[in-house]
Amino acid sequence: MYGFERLRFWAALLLAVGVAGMTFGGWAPSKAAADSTNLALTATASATSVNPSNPVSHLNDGIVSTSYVSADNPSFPQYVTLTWPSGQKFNSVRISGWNALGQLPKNWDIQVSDDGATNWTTVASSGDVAWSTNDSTLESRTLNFSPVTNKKGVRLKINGAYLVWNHFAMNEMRVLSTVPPPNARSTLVFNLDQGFGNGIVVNNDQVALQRIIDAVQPLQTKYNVIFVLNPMVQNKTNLKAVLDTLAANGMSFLLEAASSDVETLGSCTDTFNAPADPYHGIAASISELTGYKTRYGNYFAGLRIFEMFGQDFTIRAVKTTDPDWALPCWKIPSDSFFQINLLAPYVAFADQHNMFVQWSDPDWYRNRTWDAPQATSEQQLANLLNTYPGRVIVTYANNEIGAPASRIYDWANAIQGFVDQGASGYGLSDQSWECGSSEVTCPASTIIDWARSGLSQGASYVQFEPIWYFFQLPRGSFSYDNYTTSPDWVNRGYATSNFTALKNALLGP
Ligand SMILES: [Ca+2]
Repeated sequence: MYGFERLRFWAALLLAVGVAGMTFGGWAPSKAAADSTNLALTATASATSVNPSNPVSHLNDGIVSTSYVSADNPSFPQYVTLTWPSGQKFNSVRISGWNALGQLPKNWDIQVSDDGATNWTTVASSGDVAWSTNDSTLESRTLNFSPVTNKKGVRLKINGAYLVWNHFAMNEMRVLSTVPPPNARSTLVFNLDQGFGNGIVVNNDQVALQRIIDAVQPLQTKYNVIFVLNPMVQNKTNLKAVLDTLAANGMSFLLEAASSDVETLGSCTDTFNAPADPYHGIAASISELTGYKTRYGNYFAGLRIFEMFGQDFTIRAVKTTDPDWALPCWKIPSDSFFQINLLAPYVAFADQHNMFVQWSDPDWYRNRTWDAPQATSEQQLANLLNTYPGRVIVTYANNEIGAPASRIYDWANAIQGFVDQGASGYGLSDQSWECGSSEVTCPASTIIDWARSGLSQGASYVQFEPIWYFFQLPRGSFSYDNYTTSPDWVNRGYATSNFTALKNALLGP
């Protein structure tokens, strides 16, 4: 299957170039929250097919338990329309309901109209939706599109529906403006060190570190800038030296709590890394993180939980159909790699210390509906978000090699729904890993396009990696290497042309 082929390719790539995977970044506590006001609540609803005992007003009453139901045996298309007396601005329409495989629409278009009556224009289409359940589970689907303004009407053109009981139904339809206000300050995150054997941390490369800090400073005129690091390095003295320099320069940082990189980079027994639990991707213990919080205060701004879904899929494949996917030294757990109960304490830690958690992954059920365990894992994430509302930002990692080009416009749909579950926002991990041929030669224009995609689709932050794409540093290595003594690296840490292009694009008009 496609996903298996993709992961096989990843594994081959990683072995070929000697790097450890795909990692991704964060968000700042001061982020501007997206405006998620549900405009549907002030609209008037109408429909071309109605069961009078379940009126269309139930569609936008804000009450999940009330539903709109069509008449029996409807022909298609049918239309469900919301109108306002004055023009509205929005960029997102979400429908939700239960018994999804029994009665939710299967295929619909979002259409908008200036006057709410004529000249309807299609702005988004669902394609055929494969819902997951036919029970009391509430499922939802969001369609995002470029913001429209001064529209007095929006409607669903329903092209088909699941008609197990001869009618279709929906519990809620929401119309949202998720575009941040023009003065919102987004956060940019640079992944400083994922735990490589030739990384800045293991070599305590203060020269490159200071040059990188100096290079990102201009971005702070318009953005919050944060670094992310993996704390699983054995030499904690070096780690603290790097964190001390960041704090001394007024730079905030995230530390990786759990990551696929822990499995990939931290599993050999004779290496420079010492994860807390490589079998489950845990980078550092809560007590270790508590020590950093005491030492660095607000500079230690948050935690990252990265690619646990993607790695869980890979581990499941290794255990079943594809044992050859395992990289050398991987610690394959006898139980599940992904366990929400192992990750929940880190969200609790962040909650206790008023920090944020970035939860990032390339693998989302929207794009892999054939993977049932993924749906279960995402439900567990949703429950965790409900337990700690406003604490976690969910991010999409665009390191899915071979993903369709349309993903650049569609990615937010895979994760935006988590905001309803309690996520504080959503964001993008902008990665040159997505260029399957080489992350080094990935065109800067590709990375810039993705960054703009993120910022224009309401991402409160965008994170960038790998570090050597943007700054003069050796490509990540599984083996220890002190490049700092090599004459080849006297210019280490200075910006590459990729960084300059990105900086100019982000600071431009
Ligand atoms: Ca309702």
